Amino acid sequence: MIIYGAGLSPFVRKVLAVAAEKGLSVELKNVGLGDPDPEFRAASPFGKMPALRDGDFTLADSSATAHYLDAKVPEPALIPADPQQRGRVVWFDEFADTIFQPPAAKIFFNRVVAPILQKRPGDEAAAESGARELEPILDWLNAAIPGDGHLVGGRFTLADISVASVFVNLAHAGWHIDADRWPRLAAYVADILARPCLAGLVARENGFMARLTAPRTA
Ligand SMILES: N[C@@H](CCC(=O)N[C@@H](CS)C(=O)NCC(=O)O)C(=O)O
Repeated sequence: MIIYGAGLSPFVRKVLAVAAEKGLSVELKNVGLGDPDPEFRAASPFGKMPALRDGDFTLADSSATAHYLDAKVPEPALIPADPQQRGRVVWFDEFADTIFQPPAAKIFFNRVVAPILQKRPGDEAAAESGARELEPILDWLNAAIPGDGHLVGGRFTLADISVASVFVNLAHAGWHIDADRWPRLAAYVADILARPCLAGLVARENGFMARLTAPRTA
């Protein structure tokens, strides 16, 4: 099974974590933003990462791919069968992708992608505006986390992976959760990121980021 994408994308990380949680072995085929690679384009008609190839079957979009993997390898289930829990998992996944990620992306793009990967100045005003936009979103999320350490049904689900994945990008950009303002959120995210399916990916990414930002020796 092949996943096309870059490991630093929150959407690619989501799918890799789902695969890891299910014990699936996947090959990450590195493609960049808007990559013209024909195999990638065949799997992702609009050029967005991640895309998946499983034999002859191709699929784009992280949520579609997470649902595909959860159906293909049912255990451990990451999308509950219970109607209310399933609805909540889909909601948190959607929340992560369409409400949380856009302001987080302003920070990540302007403090990591532009200056470090693309070697051009980031727009710091846009990053700061992203940080301001995050505040009410995280106020809501902090209050929405149940006391049992998981977003839905008292167990680890796609909801936890999708939401935690966006925090990894924020951390790469030097933005860290203010534990005084969002104590429940800080503890929750630390716990979820310690889960092996995410911890392994994050450790690899941290190594990559450290190499990218290490001072050059002549
Ligand atoms: N809803 C999509 C979003 C995918 C997405 O926007 N990926 C970004 C990278 S983080 C991308 O490929 N951007 C390139 C583009 O928009 O052309 C998903 O969940 O997979």
